Amino acid sequence: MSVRDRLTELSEIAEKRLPKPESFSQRLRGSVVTARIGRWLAVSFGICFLTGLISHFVQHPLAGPWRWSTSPAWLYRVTQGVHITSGVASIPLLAVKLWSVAPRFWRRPLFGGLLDGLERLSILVLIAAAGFQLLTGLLNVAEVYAWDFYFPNAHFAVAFVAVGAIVLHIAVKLPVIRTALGEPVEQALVPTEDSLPAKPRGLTRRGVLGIAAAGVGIGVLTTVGDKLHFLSPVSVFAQRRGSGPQGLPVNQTAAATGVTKKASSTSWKLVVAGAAKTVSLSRADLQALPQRRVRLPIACVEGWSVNADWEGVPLSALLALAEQEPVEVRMMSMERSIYGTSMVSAQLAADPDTLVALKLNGEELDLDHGFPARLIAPNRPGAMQTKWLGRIEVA
Ligand SMILES: Nc1nc2c(c(=O)[nH]1)N[C@H]1C(S)=C(S)[C@@H](COP(=O)(O)O)O[C@H]1N2
Ligand SMILES: [Mo]
Repeated sequence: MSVRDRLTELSEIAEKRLPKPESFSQRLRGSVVTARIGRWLAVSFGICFLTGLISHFVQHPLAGPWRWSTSPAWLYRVTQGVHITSGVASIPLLAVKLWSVAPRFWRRPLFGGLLDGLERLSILVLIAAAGFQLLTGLLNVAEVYAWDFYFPNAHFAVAFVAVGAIVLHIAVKLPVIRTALGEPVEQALVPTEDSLPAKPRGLTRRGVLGIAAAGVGIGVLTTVGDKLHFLSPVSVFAQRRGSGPQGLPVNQTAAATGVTKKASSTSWKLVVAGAAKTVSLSRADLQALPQRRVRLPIACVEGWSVNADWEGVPLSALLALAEQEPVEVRMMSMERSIYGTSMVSAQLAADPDTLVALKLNGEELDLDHGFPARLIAPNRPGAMQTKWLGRIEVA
């Protein structure tokens, strides 16, 4: 049998087995359900996109007057927690929405003219981009790096593809959406010839919406415990619920970054390079300076966050020792990974709560939390709270 005959045969089998496009109008699937799930999905995806933009621009500030505030200290913790949570919530919604329109995908003819073809292509782009965002986001939170590209850049760029395709999709479907949302969820029961009147059996459309809602609930409850700690008993999939040393999870250990030897060296000194003067301070020098204690969260971009008591020397005081006004500074770790350098804005450098921390929750900083000294500042991603500091310099 030739390849061509075989393909024809396969497609005939598929045509018999797969639900018919006409069955799109079957009891459970259809625009009444799709539009309602779509409305929820638009909300969760929209929130996810906006909070994602916030996270991006906090880490890559735009030139110009726009500034991310240094207070309240917990704000980034909330926006990023919402980002991850709304992303998780979108997964079951997208799954049910795809299910509700699935028979349309294998409709014949596959492309019915130019406009129809373009629309179907835009939906393909939408599914691919949204799927990519949710999958890579989820894997990143799970710390599975199964790709070669730099995740934040790809996640940022594809977000615009996804949102563009969603906006286009909503615009095209607006008449259908309007009609569908105006209709009641359950079909009016029409008496049929053999049964008077027909009774709904099994799953109802309301049941489908309920399943989607339950999926959201289960997804959120099983993952949110690393931000809402009282939920951690049910959050079996929460990342880093457990505590590391000193009651705080560890994202990268000293051993993993190869910084152990330098960080434990007794001859360690922190270099503070002002524009005109440079000072070197041992740990004893730092401890001899006036200490400040603040309660600030570590809020990882991956969504987990924990409040802790930090104690150390305000950055502005260290800059003053180098005869330096608070300006934008570069805080450099002794290890050279992507998290090894963190930029601190002039505004944040002037904030008294921006510390070079020496203690955590009342104890000397653990090696894995950045001993001998680490940066902790209000309202910023954990990734920018550089550990194992070696040098602070004017940017
Ligand atoms: N030098 C350095 N600092 C770092 C990191 C790192 O890998 N290297 N990880 C960052 C990330 S992603 C987070 S979330 C916080 C976590 O701090 P913790 O390990 O003390 O909880 O440290 C940040 N500081
Ligand atoms: Mo992080």
